[in-house]
Amino acid sequence: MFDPTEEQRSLIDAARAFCVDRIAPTVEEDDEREHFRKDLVREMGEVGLCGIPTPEEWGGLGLGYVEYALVLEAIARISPSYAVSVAVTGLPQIMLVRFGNDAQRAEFLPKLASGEWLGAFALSEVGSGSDAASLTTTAERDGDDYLLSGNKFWITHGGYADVYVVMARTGGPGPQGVSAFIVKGGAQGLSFGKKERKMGLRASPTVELVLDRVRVPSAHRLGDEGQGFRIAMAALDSGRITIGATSVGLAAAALDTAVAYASERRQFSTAIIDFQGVGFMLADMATRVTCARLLVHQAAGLRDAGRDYAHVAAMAKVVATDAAMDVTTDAVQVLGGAGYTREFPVERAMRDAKVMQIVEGTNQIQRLVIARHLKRHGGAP
Ligand code: COS
Repeated sequence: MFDPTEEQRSLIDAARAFCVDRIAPTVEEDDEREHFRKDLVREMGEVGLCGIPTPEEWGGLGLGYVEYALVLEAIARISPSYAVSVAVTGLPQIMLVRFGNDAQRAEFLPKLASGEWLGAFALSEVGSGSDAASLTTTAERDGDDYLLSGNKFWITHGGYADVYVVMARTGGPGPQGVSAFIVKGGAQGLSFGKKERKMGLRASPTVELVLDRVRVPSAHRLGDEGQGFRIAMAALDSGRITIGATSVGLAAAALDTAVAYASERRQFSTAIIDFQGVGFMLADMATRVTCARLLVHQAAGLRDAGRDYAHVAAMAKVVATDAAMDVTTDAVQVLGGAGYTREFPVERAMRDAKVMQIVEGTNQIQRLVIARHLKRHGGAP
């Protein structure tokens, strides 16, 4: 059973209060206009929401992934776009905490954790999505620097971020030839291409990154040469928990709307929740949200305990994102014609849910991760 402690509850309340006050008023307009407000992330940082698992000595709250998941769920109930912003600005932090040196941590972590700087993660390319190890962006040695050239696609915060962790090739083909670099937003040679026009998550900017001989000092290489692929994969293991938590939040919000509507809406002189066809649908939706939340917390708890968690994070990502897609689709169905209009938030939730099955590794890739774990370690205990 998961029962939040008092400290966890006050964190949830703080996140919710911030979102209700600062994000909710423009959530529809921003979806409509595909508008991102970087200032809101800075404000979230000011109230401690951008560096929850980052150690206190580096400017974070030093809490666990369970707390991180709770906060992301609370934010996603109002805006999955801004939950993703917190998760994505968290990715460079995860990488710096685990693989950075103290000079890099001191330079970047306090500003990222406080929301003063926005972070981003650049792995995917137009020809390298699920097959991440096939990336072709190059990092060529030039004295004590590297020159990075290539194009990165589908980059959340592209054009807005102050810090990008970019995976580029320093060696031969395959995962062993990949290294990770910290690139500052204003670096010469860094520019931004097409901004994607998306089905959902429309307040979250997704942009092409163009690197044209961007000079990066070797002091800003994260880890050793050739370690970049493993660094990226480790970051994604954690990121999958955050996408799971975001999906739980957006599903829970759609469920709330559907329950409220079905309790109010009367047909044939009866509240429609009292028809089993609708009531059972809502029961299944609630069950799926609860299962998803428990699995997200299981993955987060294993991570916090220092245990092997990557395969459970992959399971949580699959279960939570599939639940979000199904629950939001059913929420639209429960609301009927009203659900299909922009008068209610469920159509937006349904559009936002779809991308969760794709980002941070498609749900097919998650199954690959789980199957490989099973092959190595046998069945689940
Ligand atoms: N943590 C640490 N190291 C890992 C790892 C992880 N989770 N997963 C793999 N590695 C290591 C492996 O141990 C291996 O290292 P060694 O050769 O030293 O043993 C190396 O990385 C290569 O691993 P593997 O052979 O499994 O690589 P593949 O090319 O088969 O790729 C998948 C594995 C498909 C799982 C990976 O490419 C992937 O996750 N793809 C999806 C990418 C993604 O999520 N993109 C979303 C971007 S953000 S929206």
